Amino acid sequence: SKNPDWWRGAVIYQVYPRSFQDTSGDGIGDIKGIIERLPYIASLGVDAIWLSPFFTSPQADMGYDVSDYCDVDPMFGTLADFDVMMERAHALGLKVIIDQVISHTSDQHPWFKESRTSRDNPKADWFVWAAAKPDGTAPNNWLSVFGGPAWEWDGVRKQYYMHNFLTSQPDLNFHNRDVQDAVLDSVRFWLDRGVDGFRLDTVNYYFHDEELRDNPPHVPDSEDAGLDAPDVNPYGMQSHLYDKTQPENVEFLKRFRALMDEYPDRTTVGEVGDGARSLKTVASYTSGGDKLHMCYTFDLLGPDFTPNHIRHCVQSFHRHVADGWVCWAFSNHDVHRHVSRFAHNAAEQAAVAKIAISVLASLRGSICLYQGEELGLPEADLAFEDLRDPYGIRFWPAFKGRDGCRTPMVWEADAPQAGFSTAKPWLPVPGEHVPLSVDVQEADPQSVLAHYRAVLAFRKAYPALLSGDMDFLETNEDVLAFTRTLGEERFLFVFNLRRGPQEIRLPQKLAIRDTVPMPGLEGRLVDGEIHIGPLNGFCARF
Ligand code: TEU
Repeated sequence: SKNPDWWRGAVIYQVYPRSFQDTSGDGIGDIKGIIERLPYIASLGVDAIWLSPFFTSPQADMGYDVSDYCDVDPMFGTLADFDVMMERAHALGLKVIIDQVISHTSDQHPWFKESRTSRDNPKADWFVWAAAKPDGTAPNNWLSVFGGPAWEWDGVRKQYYMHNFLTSQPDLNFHNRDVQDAVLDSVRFWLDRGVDGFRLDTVNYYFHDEELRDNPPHVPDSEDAGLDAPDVNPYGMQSHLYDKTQPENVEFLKRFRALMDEYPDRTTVGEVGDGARSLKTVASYTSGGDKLHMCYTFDLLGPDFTPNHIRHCVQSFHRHVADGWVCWAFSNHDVHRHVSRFAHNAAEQAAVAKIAISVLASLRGSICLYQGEELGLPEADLAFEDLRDPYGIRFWPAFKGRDGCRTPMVWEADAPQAGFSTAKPWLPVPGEHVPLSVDVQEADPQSVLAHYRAVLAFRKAYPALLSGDMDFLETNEDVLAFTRTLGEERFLFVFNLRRGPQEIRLPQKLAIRDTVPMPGLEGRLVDGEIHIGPLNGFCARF
């Protein structure tokens, strides 16, 4: 498209390459597999795909530990495969957004291998090195998100290096201008290859406090989203004032944007997980049009699927982030699948999957879908022996990690491994996922998949849903009611999230013009009252 604002209101489909489609027969998905399934992705009616990392990597954090930013890991294919994928995606009208994991590298990256050889090599300051305290302990009290201290001793340099995540993910030192330049060079590499945008992993972790001040203690509250192991992981007991989200990042994001703006029609979406301060951070990263295009928050990734929560998230976003743009998501490769988070029991999973996408597709903002959610897949319950995520292995059984949402896609119910692979997959295909395979759902007009396609087509048809204003109406605690308006196009949405029917009289006098058949919403207007069944909704124009 020639629309530079294509990303506003866009629907972005996240592909987790390891688990999408294997063609090489090693039990791990690959780029050729993505190419094979691009027509399926296009058939969903999404605007773009976001590919989780496929770069050269030891895979200690499943590719979020990169050892070469400018190449494809042989496990996934080649740069030539990537180019074919780009071409095919573009031919199908799909934009391609790739992950940039630049806050840290793998410890196998040549930059880190060089940096750790001595205290005076050319890359000595490319990572965050610090002397031990006089008693030999770590420089300060910073902690790793994945458990334990954020510092690891290096016997050669006889210094500690910092890592916000695994010890094999050393933190790049963004205070060093050469590091910024090197990272931006690799970003340019992909821009030149034609990618349409970047998802910036842990965008608020780039800088650290150069004085290395201790973090103060913190009592977790309901605003702390994104940390899945709060009871067992002490990370949540600190206020992360100094190990991330430093003011210098704003200037770096301007450099990043200036590079992006050399190329037409590109976008950025930054992942911001900053507890209660997230929206302040998002505001500073997306305001002014000279930094990030969008931010992705953790607001809707928690267990809460109530009208109050959704209204609170949307209203706070618009209050704190006046001129920024949000990307909402219910699921990704780090959290339990939302059907399992939101449904009260297995029997209502399909209904929950349907109402959730109806709600998501009517929000103001862009939206990210995670592969498999369009099938209504529940979280897989894996045995300890099946786990591959080091975060889960560490905290089992209090926290089982992130593998339960990373199991393979299910394509054909009758094929071995549901069509994902001819080999034993890296994570098992859960038995309960097989009957939810794509081929089964494509034969059923009432399926979750059919509902996704219909709802996404509906969203696309109305500019008011993509970029119109969003205003909430007061009703009761089980009802989410709001309007979406753009000029003469005015929609009213009323969602009943109660597990029983409701008859709702809206306090405001809205002159309903006509009901619009948003697919799947069966609510009806009866003598001025809106009658809605359990987990359903009503949509009209006024
Ligand atoms: O996640 C960032 C992040 O903050 C996660 O630690 C999140 O809080 C955690 O996974 C909750 O379960 C990004 C990637 O999405 C994740 O897959 C990587 O492991 C992480 O960065 C490190 O690169």
